[in-house]
Amino acid sequence: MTRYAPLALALACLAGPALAQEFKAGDITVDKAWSRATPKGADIGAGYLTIHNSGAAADRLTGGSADFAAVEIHEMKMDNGVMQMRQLKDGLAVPAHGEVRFAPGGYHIMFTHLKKPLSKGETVKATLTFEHAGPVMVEMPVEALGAAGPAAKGGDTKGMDMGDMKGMKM
Ligand SMILES: [Cu+2]
Repeated sequence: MTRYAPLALALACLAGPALAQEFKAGDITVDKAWSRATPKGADIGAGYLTIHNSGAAADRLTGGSADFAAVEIHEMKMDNGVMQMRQLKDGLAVPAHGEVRFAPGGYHIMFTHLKKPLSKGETVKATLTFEHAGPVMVEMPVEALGAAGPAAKGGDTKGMDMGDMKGMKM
């Protein structure tokens, strides 16, 4: 809804200018991208964003790459009362005139084999690959360890999320 708002309004509503950034290729627009600082020694991290498809045909996020880590597309979901994380090996469909939101507790970009810890305040770059739209380079500002959203105030899902990270088998 705020995508086309004047910049001043966007800045008032959102936490910072970085969040107003959009990354485009063809009919695909990626926005609200952010990542999260990783604890010392961790070799995995996560990125979140929203993908919009303005086209009349469905597209598919098939994978990605980054110079600081390997990139996988993951989903977290409740299965028999237990939070499970799995890799979406066939990628993720983005419906025509639709959007897909990545967020803690749901879809996420998983960074594996991290070459360095992700630190709050830096911005990491990853390229997402779409079946039709092609590659989209996305910049993700890194928020604090345990952040629940882009510069979120309150709403702490830290316990749940870090538990999931530890429980993940690579
Ligand atoms: Cu994951």
